[in-house]
Amino acid sequence: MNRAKTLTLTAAMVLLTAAGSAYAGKTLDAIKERGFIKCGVSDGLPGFSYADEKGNYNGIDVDVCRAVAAAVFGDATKVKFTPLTAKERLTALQSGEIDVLSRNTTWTSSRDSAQGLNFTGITYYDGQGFLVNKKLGVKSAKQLDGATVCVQAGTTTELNLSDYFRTNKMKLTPISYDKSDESAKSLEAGRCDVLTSDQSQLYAQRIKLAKPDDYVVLPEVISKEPLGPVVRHGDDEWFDIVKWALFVMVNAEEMGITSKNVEEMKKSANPDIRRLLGVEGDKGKDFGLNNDWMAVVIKQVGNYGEVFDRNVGKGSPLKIERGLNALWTQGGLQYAPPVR
Ligand SMILES: N[C@@H](CCC(=O)N[C@@H](CS)C(=O)NCC(=O)O)C(=O)O
Repeated sequence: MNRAKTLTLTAAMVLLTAAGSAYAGKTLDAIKERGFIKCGVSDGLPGFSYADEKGNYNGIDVDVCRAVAAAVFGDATKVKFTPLTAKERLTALQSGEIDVLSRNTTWTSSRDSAQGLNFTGITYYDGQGFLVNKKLGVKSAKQLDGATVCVQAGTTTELNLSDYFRTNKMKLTPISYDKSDESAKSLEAGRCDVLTSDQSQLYAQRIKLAKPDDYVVLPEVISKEPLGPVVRHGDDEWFDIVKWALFVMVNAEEMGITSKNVEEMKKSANPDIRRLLGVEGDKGKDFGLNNDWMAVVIKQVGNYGEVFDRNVGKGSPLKIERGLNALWTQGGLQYAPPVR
């Protein structure tokens, strides 16, 4: 039996047992015994999850898993990354091959219900866009009637693409690929006129092209793509930990706590800061973790702003603006519930 079929079968079995809570509370125990977290990431998307020549992974999605490892083990390096295609990713999580999926995955109603999964938060507010060869002379997505469009299989992108063309009464010829590198090569070779994916990824894919300046991202954003980490149904304790690893980073940015000043901040008189850093209260016990786990996440991985900037923002080659991903206090949508 091939890997995909085995995964589908195991996933179906897990979904059945998850309904009976066979997994409740067990994920953390299994992880502690194993000594590392198994994190599913993308196949290679600069800024989100990308392995260098030495096999070291970098990116926002990667850092989310490092934060969870820092929370659980006090050591952000205790994580093993599994690159997954869009088609493989949900099955890999459902079957238990990975503990958490952090792979530019859009939070949708079906994934969050019938697929047996729980989204733990939103690491990046995205939306779908189009990348076209400038020589096509197209200025708007509404001019794409009759276009051949490269798209990744097993994604919301595929579904939105056909909805958009149908709504605008345009003829579409999609070509779907399993890997983003294949769609990018196809665009360069002129097999498709347009490449569509989440906007952030269009910028990431464009810098991988031989002549990035020959291509332009069209202004239309045709969907909402809230990307976030995902866990299986049936283990609330693990769900809470993954959820709060991200919330801690967002709260830290709001409070001005960074990887550099975290030790200094422990002396702060502000009770919110003291609670978050584990100087007061017992927020460790609440999660079955060490009392300083939130401080360790910030020290080893950084606050949300630091993670954003170094991977996709001003400190990275992508130079993506914070936009919707700015904190709510700065006009954006990033907002975390309070630690209390
Ligand atoms: N956010 C969308 C699309 C996710 C997706 O897989 N996009 C492709 C297009 S760039 C990708 O990330 N590919 C990365 C890869 O192949 O490694 C979803 O959840 O379905």
